[in-house]
Amino acid sequence: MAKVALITGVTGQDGSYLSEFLLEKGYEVHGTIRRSSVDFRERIAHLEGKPHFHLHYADLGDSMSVLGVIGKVRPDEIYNLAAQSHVQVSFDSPEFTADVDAVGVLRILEAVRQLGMTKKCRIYQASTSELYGKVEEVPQNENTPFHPYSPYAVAKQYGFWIVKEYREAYNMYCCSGILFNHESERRGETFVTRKITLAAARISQGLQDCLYLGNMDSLRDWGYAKDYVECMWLILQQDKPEDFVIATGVQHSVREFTELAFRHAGIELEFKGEGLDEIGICVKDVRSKKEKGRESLEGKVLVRVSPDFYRPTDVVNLWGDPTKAKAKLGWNPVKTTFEQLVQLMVEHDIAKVASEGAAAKVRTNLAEYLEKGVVK
Ligand code: NAP
Ligand code: G4F
Repeated sequence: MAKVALITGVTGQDGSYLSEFLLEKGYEVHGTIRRSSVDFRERIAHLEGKPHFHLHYADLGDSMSVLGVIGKVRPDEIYNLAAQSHVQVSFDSPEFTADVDAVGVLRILEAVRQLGMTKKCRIYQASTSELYGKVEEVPQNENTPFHPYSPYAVAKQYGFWIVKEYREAYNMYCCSGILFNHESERRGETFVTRKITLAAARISQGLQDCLYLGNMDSLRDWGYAKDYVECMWLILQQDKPEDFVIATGVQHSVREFTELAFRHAGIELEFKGEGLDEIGICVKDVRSKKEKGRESLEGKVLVRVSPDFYRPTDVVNLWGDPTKAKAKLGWNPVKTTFEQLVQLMVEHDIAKVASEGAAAKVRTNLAEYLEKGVVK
Protein backbone atom coordinates (compact mmCIF):
# COMPACT_ATOMS: atom_id res chain seq x y z
CA MET A 1 0.00 0.00 0.00
CA ALA A 2 1.32 3.45 -0.93
CA LYS A 3 1.86 5.79 1.99
CA VAL A 4 -0.53 8.74 2.21
CA ALA A 5 0.77 12.25 2.87
CA LEU A 6 -1.19 15.42 3.56
CA ILE A 7 0.60 18.71 2.83
CA THR A 8 -0.87 21.95 4.14
CA GLY A 9 0.39 24.95 2.17
CA VAL A 10 0.83 22.86 -0.98
CA THR A 11 0.66 25.95 -3.22
CA GLY A 12 3.73 27.50 -1.56
CA GLN A 13 7.38 27.24 -2.55
CA ASP A 14 8.12 24.27 -0.27
CA GLY A 15 4.73 22.59 -0.76
CA SER A 16 5.30 22.34 -4.49
CA TYR A 17 8.79 20.82 -4.17
CA LEU A 18 7.70 18.44 -1.41
CA SER A 19 4.77 17.24 -3.53
CA GLU A 20 7.13 16.41 -6.39
CA PHE A 21 9.52 14.66 -3.99
CA LEU A 22 6.80 12.50 -2.37
CA LEU A 23 5.12 11.61 -5.68
CA GLU A 24 8.53 10.47 -6.90
CA LYS A 25 8.75 8.25 -3.79
CA GLY A 26 5.41 6.64 -4.65
CA TYR A 27 3.23 8.45 -2.09
CA GLU A 28 -0.42 9.29 -2.53
CA VAL A 29 -0.18 13.07 -2.06
CA HIS A 30 -3.02 15.25 -0.78
CA GLY A 31 -2.67 19.02 -0.48
CA THR A 32 -4.81 21.74 1.06
CA ILE A 33 -5.70 24.88 -0.85
CA ARG A 34 -7.65 28.00 0.03
CA ARG A 35 -10.41 29.60 -1.94
CA SER A 36 -9.09 32.64 -3.77
CA SER A 37 -10.74 35.04 -6.20
CA VAL A 38 -7.93 34.44 -8.68
CA ASP A 39 -7.42 30.66 -8.34
CA PHE A 40 -3.88 30.99 -9.62
CA ARG A 41 -1.82 27.95 -8.59
CA GLU A 42 1.29 28.45 -10.68
CA ARG A 43 3.65 26.31 -8.59
CA ILE A 44 1.52 23.16 -8.69
CA ALA A 45 -0.15 23.58 -12.09
CA HIS A 46 2.08 20.83 -13.54
CA LEU A 47 0.88 18.37 -10.87
CA GLU A 48 -2.86 18.98 -11.10
CA GLY A 49 -4.61 16.10 -12.85
CA LYS A 50 -1.95 13.54 -11.92
CA PRO A 51 -3.64 10.39 -10.56
CA HIS A 52 -1.82 10.37 -7.19
CA PHE A 53 -2.15 14.10 -6.51
CA HIS A 54 -5.32 15.39 -4.83
CA LEU A 55 -6.44 18.80 -3.60
CA HIS A 56 -8.86 19.72 -0.81
CA TYR A 57 -10.10 23.05 0.53
CA ALA A 58 -8.99 23.74 4.10
CA ASP A 59 -7.84 26.77 6.04
CA LEU A 60 -5.68 26.61 9.15
CA GLY A 61 -7.86 29.30 10.68
CA ASP A 62 -10.91 27.00 10.44
CA SER A 63 -10.74 23.98 12.75
CA MET A 64 -13.75 22.31 11.10
CA SER A 65 -12.02 22.26 7.74
CA VAL A 66 -8.80 20.97 9.33
CA LEU A 67 -10.66 18.17 11.16
CA GLY A 68 -12.63 17.43 7.99
CA VAL A 69 -9.66 17.00 5.67
CA ILE A 70 -7.59 14.95 8.13
CA GLY A 71 -10.58 12.69 8.83
CA LYS A 72 -11.23 12.22 5.12
CA VAL A 73 -7.63 11.62 4.00
CA ARG A 74 -6.45 9.74 7.14
CA PRO A 75 -2.79 10.41 6.25
CA ASP A 76 0.24 8.47 7.46
CA GLU A 77 2.22 11.71 7.41
CA ILE A 78 1.17 15.35 7.71
CA TYR A 79 3.53 18.10 6.59
CA ASN A 80 2.28 21.37 8.06
CA LEU A 81 3.80 23.96 5.74
CA ALA A 82 0.88 26.39 5.71
CA ALA A 83 1.64 29.76 7.24
CA GLN A 84 1.53 33.51 6.85
CA SER A 85 5.25 33.24 6.13
CA HIS A 86 6.34 36.85 5.54
CA VAL A 87 8.10 38.36 8.55
CA GLN A 88 7.50 42.02 7.63
CA VAL A 89 3.82 41.36 6.86
CA SER A 90 3.45 39.84 10.35
CA PHE A 91 3.94 43.35 11.79
CA ASP A 92 0.94 44.54 9.72
CA SER A 93 -1.22 41.43 10.36
CA PRO A 94 -0.12 40.13 13.77
CA GLU A 95 -3.46 38.59 14.82
CA PHE A 96 -3.95 36.68 11.56
CA THR A 97 -0.34 35.50 11.76
CA ALA A 98 -0.86 34.25 15.32
CA ASP A 99 -4.10 32.48 14.42
CA VAL A 100 -2.60 30.60 11.47
CA ASP A 101 1.04 30.13 12.49
CA ALA A 102 0.41 29.38 16.18
CA VAL A 103 -3.15 28.16 16.80
CA GLY A 104 -3.24 26.55 13.34
CA VAL A 105 -0.61 24.07 14.51
CA LEU A 106 -2.71 23.22 17.56
CA ARG A 107 -5.75 22.66 15.33
CA ILE A 108 -3.84 19.99 13.38
CA LEU A 109 -2.47 18.23 16.47
CA GLU A 110 -5.86 18.23 18.18
CA ALA A 111 -7.61 16.94 15.04
CA VAL A 112 -5.21 14.01 14.84
CA ARG A 113 -5.77 13.29 18.54
CA GLN A 114 -9.57 13.57 18.42
CA LEU A 115 -9.72 11.35 15.35
CA GLY A 116 -7.82 8.64 17.26
CA MET A 117 -4.92 8.77 14.79
CA THR A 118 -2.04 9.39 17.21
CA LYS A 119 -0.44 6.00 16.54
CA LYS A 120 -0.97 6.07 12.77
CA CYS A 121 -0.05 9.63 11.83
CA ARG A 122 3.34 11.36 11.97
CA ILE A 123 3.45 15.16 11.86
CA TYR A 124 6.14 17.51 10.53
CA GLN A 125 5.94 21.14 11.64
CA ALA A 126 7.64 23.83 9.50
CA SER A 127 9.55 25.67 12.16
CA THR A 128 12.09 28.39 11.50
CA SER A 129 15.45 29.94 12.29
CA GLU A 130 13.47 33.11 13.08
CA LEU A 131 12.99 31.53 16.54
CA TYR A 132 16.64 32.45 17.26
CA GLY A 133 15.74 36.05 16.36
CA LYS A 134 17.90 38.43 18.37
CA VAL A 135 20.51 35.73 18.44
CA GLU A 136 22.11 34.63 21.67
CA GLU A 137 24.76 32.46 19.98
CA VAL A 138 26.45 32.20 16.56
CA PRO A 139 26.13 29.79 14.79
CA GLN A 140 22.80 28.42 16.02
CA ASN A 141 22.08 24.74 16.76
CA GLU A 142 19.29 22.70 18.39
CA ASN A 143 20.43 23.83 21.87
CA THR A 144 20.68 27.57 21.16
CA PRO A 145 18.14 29.54 23.25
CA PHE A 146 15.25 31.12 21.34
CA HIS A 147 14.69 34.88 21.26
CA PRO A 148 11.88 35.49 18.73
CA TYR A 149 11.94 39.01 17.33
CA SER A 150 8.76 39.50 15.25
CA PRO A 151 5.05 38.60 15.54
CA TYR A 152 5.79 35.83 13.00
CA ALA A 153 8.57 34.36 15.14
CA VAL A 154 6.51 34.57 18.34
CA ALA A 155 3.67 32.68 16.62
CA LYS A 156 6.07 30.07 15.24
CA GLN A 157 7.55 29.67 18.73
CA TYR A 158 4.11 28.62 20.00
CA GLY A 159 3.96 26.14 17.12
CA PHE A 160 7.32 24.70 18.13
CA TRP A 161 6.38 24.29 21.81
CA ILE A 162 2.91 22.88 21.22
CA VAL A 163 4.42 20.20 18.96
CA LYS A 164 6.90 19.31 21.71
CA GLU A 165 4.09 19.30 24.27
CA TYR A 166 1.91 16.88 22.24
CA ARG A 167 4.94 14.67 21.66
CA GLU A 168 5.54 14.39 25.41
CA ALA A 169 1.95 14.47 26.68
CA TYR A 170 0.38 12.08 24.17
CA ASN A 171 3.42 10.21 22.88
CA MET A 172 2.72 11.45 19.37
CA TYR A 173 5.29 11.27 16.56
CA CYS A 174 5.43 14.99 15.84
CA CYS A 175 8.53 17.10 15.32
CA SER A 176 9.83 20.40 14.04
CA GLY A 177 12.37 21.13 11.35
CA ILE A 178 14.07 24.39 12.33
CA LEU A 179 14.79 25.44 8.78
CA PHE A 180 17.03 28.37 7.90
CA ASN A 181 16.18 30.48 4.84
CA HIS A 182 15.77 28.44 1.69
CA GLU A 183 15.18 29.96 -1.69
CA SER A 184 14.57 28.93 -5.27
CA GLU A 185 13.21 30.01 -8.62
CA ARG A 186 9.76 29.45 -7.03
CA ARG A 187 10.40 31.78 -4.06
CA GLY A 188 7.70 34.40 -3.43
CA GLU A 189 8.58 37.65 -5.19
CA THR A 190 8.61 39.82 -2.04
CA PHE A 191 11.27 37.83 -0.18
CA VAL A 192 14.61 39.55 -0.52
CA THR A 193 16.44 37.00 -2.71
CA ARG A 194 13.73 36.74 -5.35
CA LYS A 195 13.13 40.48 -5.29
CA ILE A 196 16.83 40.90 -6.08
CA THR A 197 17.09 38.24 -8.82
CA LEU A 198 13.96 39.54 -10.56
CA ALA A 199 15.23 43.12 -10.35
CA ALA A 200 18.64 42.11 -11.75
CA ALA A 201 16.84 40.41 -14.67
CA ARG A 202 14.50 43.35 -15.32
CA ILE A 203 17.21 46.01 -14.98
CA SER A 204 19.54 44.13 -17.35
CA GLN A 205 16.69 44.03 -19.91
CA GLY A 206 15.81 47.71 -19.48
CA LEU A 207 12.47 47.04 -17.74
CA GLN A 208 13.25 48.48 -14.29
CA ASP A 209 15.38 51.48 -13.29
CA CYS A 210 16.38 50.82 -9.73
CA LEU A 211 16.07 48.24 -6.91
CA TYR A 212 15.06 49.55 -3.48
CA LEU A 213 16.12 47.45 -0.48
CA GLY A 214 16.04 47.69 3.32
CA ASN A 215 18.82 46.45 5.62
CA MET A 216 21.63 45.24 3.35
CA ASP A 217 23.89 44.32 6.29
CA SER A 218 21.50 41.56 7.35
CA LEU A 219 23.15 38.11 7.33
CA ARG A 220 21.44 34.90 6.32
CA ASP A 221 22.25 31.22 5.84
CA TRP A 222 20.62 30.64 2.44
CA GLY A 223 20.04 27.14 1.03
CA TYR A 224 18.14 25.66 -1.92
CA ALA A 225 14.49 24.77 -1.18
CA LYS A 226 14.58 21.68 -3.38
CA ASP A 227 17.36 20.23 -1.18
CA TYR A 228 15.54 21.14 2.04
CA VAL A 229 12.27 19.27 1.36
CA GLU A 230 14.20 15.99 1.47
CA CYS A 231 15.01 16.76 5.13
CA MET A 232 11.33 17.22 5.97
CA TRP A 233 10.74 13.68 4.78
CA LEU A 234 13.89 12.29 6.47
CA ILE A 235 12.82 13.84 9.80
CA LEU A 236 9.61 11.76 9.68
CA GLN A 237 11.46 8.52 8.81
CA GLN A 238 13.55 8.32 12.03
CA ASP A 239 12.94 5.73 14.77
CA LYS A 240 12.02 8.38 17.30
CA PRO A 241 10.68 11.90 16.81
CA GLU A 242 13.27 14.66 17.18
CA ASP A 243 13.73 18.29 16.14
CA PHE A 244 16.48 19.22 13.67
CA VAL A 245 18.25 22.37 12.51
CA ILE A 246 18.46 22.41 8.71
CA ALA A 247 20.97 24.90 7.30
CA THR A 248 24.00 25.11 5.02
CA GLY A 249 26.45 26.37 7.67
CA VAL A 250 27.48 29.23 5.34
CA GLN A 251 26.49 32.87 5.86
CA HIS A 252 26.25 35.86 3.48
CA SER A 253 24.84 39.41 3.64
CA VAL A 254 21.99 40.82 1.57
CA ARG A 255 24.60 43.10 -0.08
CA GLU A 256 26.71 40.07 -1.11
CA PHE A 257 23.63 38.37 -2.56
CA THR A 258 22.84 41.54 -4.52
CA GLU A 259 26.39 41.91 -5.90
CA LEU A 260 26.50 38.29 -7.05
CA ALA A 261 23.01 38.33 -8.58
CA PHE A 262 23.76 41.45 -10.62
CA ARG A 263 27.11 39.97 -11.70
CA HIS A 264 25.24 36.96 -13.13
CA ALA A 265 23.07 39.43 -15.04
CA GLY A 266 26.20 41.05 -16.52
CA ILE A 267 26.26 44.05 -14.18
CA GLU A 268 29.16 44.85 -11.81
CA LEU A 269 28.09 46.95 -8.82
CA GLU A 270 30.11 49.11 -6.46
CA PHE A 271 28.52 50.12 -3.16
CA LYS A 272 29.13 53.58 -1.64
CA GLY A 273 27.79 55.39 1.41
CA GLU A 274 26.10 54.08 4.52
CA GLY A 275 22.63 53.41 5.96
CA LEU A 276 19.84 55.16 4.09
CA ASP A 277 22.42 56.93 1.88
CA GLU A 278 24.02 53.75 0.58
CA ILE A 279 23.87 53.30 -3.20
CA GLY A 280 24.92 50.58 -5.64
CA ILE A 281 26.43 52.04 -8.81
CA CYS A 282 26.98 50.13 -12.04
CA VAL A 283 30.71 50.13 -12.81
CA LYS A 284 30.58 47.61 -15.68
CA ASP A 285 27.72 46.60 -17.94
CA VAL A 286 28.25 43.53 -20.11
CA ARG A 287 25.25 43.57 -22.43
CA SER A 288 24.06 40.41 -24.13
CA LYS A 289 23.38 40.49 -27.89
CA LYS A 290 19.69 40.99 -27.19
CA GLU A 291 20.34 43.83 -24.73
CA LYS A 292 22.69 45.72 -27.08
CA GLY A 293 19.76 47.94 -28.12
CA ARG A 294 19.45 49.60 -24.73
CA GLU A 295 21.76 52.28 -23.39
CA SER A 296 24.66 51.37 -21.10
CA LEU A 297 23.96 51.28 -17.38
CA GLU A 298 27.51 52.29 -16.46
CA GLY A 299 27.58 55.13 -13.93
CA LYS A 300 23.89 54.70 -13.06
CA VAL A 301 22.62 54.13 -9.53
CA LEU A 302 20.83 50.77 -9.67
CA VAL A 303 20.39 50.01 -5.96
CA ARG A 304 19.10 52.36 -3.27
CA VAL A 305 17.95 51.96 0.33
CA SER A 306 14.35 52.72 1.31
CA PRO A 307 13.12 52.95 4.92
CA ASP A 308 9.91 51.23 3.71
CA PHE A 309 11.78 47.95 3.90
CA TYR A 310 13.17 48.40 7.39
CA ARG A 311 11.42 46.34 10.07
CA PRO A 312 10.46 47.51 13.58
CA THR A 313 12.80 44.75 14.82
CA ASP A 314 15.06 42.91 12.39
CA VAL A 315 16.84 39.59 12.71
CA VAL A 316 20.34 40.24 11.41
CA ASN A 317 22.64 37.32 12.17
CA LEU A 318 21.26 33.91 11.19
CA TRP A 319 23.83 31.18 10.71
CA GLY A 320 22.90 27.54 11.19
CA ASP A 321 24.91 24.58 12.41
CA PRO A 322 23.67 21.46 10.53
CA THR A 323 25.94 18.98 12.41
CA LYS A 324 23.01 16.95 13.82
CA ALA A 325 21.22 16.71 10.45
CA LYS A 326 24.43 15.58 8.77
CA ALA A 327 25.11 12.92 11.39
CA LYS A 328 21.61 11.56 12.01
CA LEU A 329 19.84 12.17 8.70
CA GLY A 330 22.91 11.63 6.52
CA TRP A 331 22.00 14.88 4.77
CA ASN A 332 24.42 16.91 2.63
CA PRO A 333 23.83 20.60 3.49
CA VAL A 334 25.79 22.00 0.56
CA LYS A 335 24.45 19.89 -2.28
CA THR A 336 23.69 23.23 -3.91
CA THR A 337 26.17 25.98 -3.00
CA PHE A 338 25.31 29.63 -2.42
CA GLU A 339 26.95 30.54 -5.75
CA GLN A 340 24.93 27.88 -7.60
CA LEU A 341 21.73 29.00 -5.90
CA VAL A 342 22.18 32.64 -6.95
CA GLN A 343 23.12 31.60 -10.48
CA LEU A 344 20.13 29.31 -10.97
CA MET A 345 17.71 31.94 -9.65
CA VAL A 346 19.12 34.71 -11.87
CA GLU A 347 19.24 32.51 -14.97
CA HIS A 348 15.63 31.48 -14.36
CA ASP A 349 14.50 35.09 -13.93
CA ILE A 350 16.41 36.36 -16.98
CA ALA A 351 14.60 33.75 -19.10
CA LYS A 352 11.26 34.48 -17.42
CA VAL A 353 11.50 38.24 -17.96
CA ALA A 354 12.65 37.74 -21.58
CA SER A 355 9.78 35.35 -22.36
CA GLU A 356 7.21 37.64 -20.75
CA GLY A 357 8.21 40.33 -23.26
CA ALA A 358 5.58 43.08 -23.16
CA ALA A 359 3.93 41.43 -20.15
CA ALA A 360 7.14 41.93 -18.20
CA LYS A 361 6.49 45.66 -18.47
CA VAL A 362 3.16 45.11 -16.76
CA ARG A 363 4.86 43.10 -14.04
CA THR A 364 7.35 45.94 -13.68
CA ASN A 365 4.45 48.00 -12.37
CA LEU A 366 4.28 45.52 -9.50
CA ALA A 367 8.02 45.95 -9.03
CA GLU A 368 7.44 49.70 -8.81
CA TYR A 369 4.82 49.16 -6.13
CA LEU A 370 7.34 46.98 -4.35
CA GLU A 371 9.92 49.74 -4.63
CA LYS A 372 7.55 52.28 -3.17
CA GLY A 373 6.71 50.03 -0.25
CA VAL A 374 3.02 49.70 -1.17
CA VAL A 375 3.52 45.94 -1.11
CA LYS A 376 6.30 44.64 1.09
P1 NAP B 1 5.04 30.21 1.18
O1 NAP B 1 5.59 30.07 -0.19
O2 NAP B 1 4.66 31.56 1.68
O3 NAP B 1 3.76 29.23 1.28
C1 NAP B 1 2.89 29.30 2.37
C2 NAP B 1 1.71 28.39 2.11
O4 NAP B 1 0.80 28.49 3.23
C3 NAP B 1 0.89 28.72 0.85
O5 NAP B 1 0.48 27.54 0.24
C4 NAP B 1 -0.31 29.46 1.43
O6 NAP B 1 -1.47 29.36 0.63
C5 NAP B 1 -0.52 28.67 2.72
N1 NAP B 1 -1.34 29.37 3.70
C6 NAP B 1 -1.20 30.63 4.16
N2 NAP B 1 -2.17 30.90 5.06
C7 NAP B 1 -2.94 29.79 5.15
C8 NAP B 1 -4.11 29.45 5.90
N3 NAP B 1 -4.69 30.32 6.72
N4 NAP B 1 -4.63 28.21 5.75
C9 NAP B 1 -4.07 27.31 4.90
N5 NAP B 1 -2.98 27.60 4.15
C10 NAP B 1 -2.42 28.81 4.28
O7 NAP B 1 6.05 29.60 2.25
P2 NAP B 1 7.29 28.61 2.05
O8 NAP B 1 8.50 29.43 1.80
O9 NAP B 1 6.90 27.54 1.13
O10 NAP B 1 7.44 28.04 3.53
C11 NAP B 1 6.73 26.88 3.95
C12 NAP B 1 6.67 26.86 5.48
O11 NAP B 1 8.00 26.85 6.01
C13 NAP B 1 5.99 28.06 6.12
O12 NAP B 1 5.32 27.58 7.26
C14 NAP B 1 7.13 28.97 6.52
O13 NAP B 1 6.75 29.78 7.60
C15 NAP B 1 8.18 27.95 6.89
N6 NAP B 1 9.58 28.34 6.72
C16 NAP B 1 10.02 28.81 5.51
C17 NAP B 1 11.36 29.10 5.34
C18 NAP B 1 11.90 29.61 4.03
O14 NAP B 1 13.03 30.12 4.01
N7 NAP B 1 11.18 29.43 2.92
C19 NAP B 1 12.26 28.93 6.42
C20 NAP B 1 11.77 28.43 7.63
C21 NAP B 1 10.43 28.13 7.76
P3 NAP B 1 -1.87 30.48 -0.47
O15 NAP B 1 -1.11 30.10 -1.71
O16 NAP B 1 -3.33 30.30 -0.59
O17 NAP B 1 -1.46 31.80 0.09
O1 G4F C 1 13.84 37.48 2.54
P1 G4F C 1 13.31 37.93 3.84
O2 G4F C 1 12.00 38.65 3.83
O3 G4F C 1 13.27 36.66 4.76
P2 G4F C 1 13.22 36.46 6.36
O4 G4F C 1 12.69 37.65 7.04
O5 G4F C 1 14.55 35.97 6.78
O6 G4F C 1 12.12 35.31 6.48
C1 G4F C 1 12.18 34.15 5.66
O7 G4F C 1 13.04 33.20 6.23
C2 G4F C 1 12.61 32.71 7.53
C3 G4F C 1 13.67 31.72 8.02
O8 G4F C 1 14.67 32.42 8.72
C4 G4F C 1 11.26 32.05 7.38
F1 G4F C 1 10.85 31.56 8.58
C5 G4F C 1 10.25 33.06 6.85
O9 G4F C 1 9.01 32.38 6.62
C6 G4F C 1 10.75 33.61 5.51
O10 G4F C 1 10.74 32.58 4.57
O11 G4F C 1 14.37 38.91 4.55
C7 G4F C 1 15.71 38.53 4.80
C8 G4F C 1 16.50 39.72 5.31
C9 G4F C 1 15.84 40.47 6.46
O12 G4F C 1 16.79 40.79 7.46
C10 G4F C 1 15.33 41.76 5.83
O13 G4F C 1 15.31 42.87 6.72
O14 G4F C 1 16.62 40.67 4.24
C11 G4F C 1 16.37 41.96 4.75
N1 G4F C 1 15.91 42.81 3.65
C12 G4F C 1 16.60 43.89 3.16
N2 G4F C 1 15.88 44.47 2.20
C13 G4F C 1 14.76 42.70 2.96
C14 G4F C 1 14.75 43.75 2.04
N3 G4F C 1 13.74 41.79 3.03
C15 G4F C 1 12.70 41.94 2.17
N4 G4F C 1 11.70 41.03 2.18
N5 G4F C 1 12.64 42.97 1.26
C16 G4F C 1 13.64 43.91 1.16
O15 G4F C 1 13.58 44.83 0.36
